[in-house]
Amino acid sequence: MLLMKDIVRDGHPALRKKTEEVDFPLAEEDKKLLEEMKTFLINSQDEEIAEKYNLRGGVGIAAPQINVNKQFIVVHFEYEDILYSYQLINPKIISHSVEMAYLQGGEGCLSVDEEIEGNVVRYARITVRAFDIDGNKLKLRFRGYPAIVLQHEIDHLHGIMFYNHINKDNPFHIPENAKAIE
Ligand code: LHY
Ligand code: NI
Repeated sequence: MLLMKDIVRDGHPALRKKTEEVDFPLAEEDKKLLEEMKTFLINSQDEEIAEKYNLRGGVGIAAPQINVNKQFIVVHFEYEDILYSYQLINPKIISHSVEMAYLQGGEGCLSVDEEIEGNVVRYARITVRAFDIDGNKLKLRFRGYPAIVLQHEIDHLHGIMFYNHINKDNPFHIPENAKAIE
């Protein structure tokens, strides 16, 4: 099973590389990896398991974080009574709102051990094209918190960290077209 020691931390070159698209059908090894990523998130949200293995709670993870140079992301969380559980291959934002949004409490990252404060300004709404494990083409729309999480994970596939979206001169600057979430 995946543990915190398997997650590379900020400064590791895997987090700054551009990832490779993956062809279908997926290798068994890749399917296994996607299952392990999902299991990690589920375990990290289970109080007992998380304590036993010292897992930091997570809602999303991207392949570069476990030093795999492939376009895989997995998210697993509930928001407003809807379960967002996706294993996405080659995800791509194909359109987005003009309106921007940021999480009121800022963002963290499983690969960043310290807290970095500031508004992480992202698109308020996105449309994502991706493939599922079986190679089915998906077109998904996200808004609010789920849109933020998806953008955070897709960024990892392009070597972008959450703090790259924080205004350097004024971390808590709020652009006029941006709204707070929560
Ligand atoms: N996981 C973060 C997590 O806590 C993702 C995240 C996204 C945190 C948005 C906060 C806001 O699950 C990762 O860092 N994955 O890359
Ligand atoms: Ni992250």
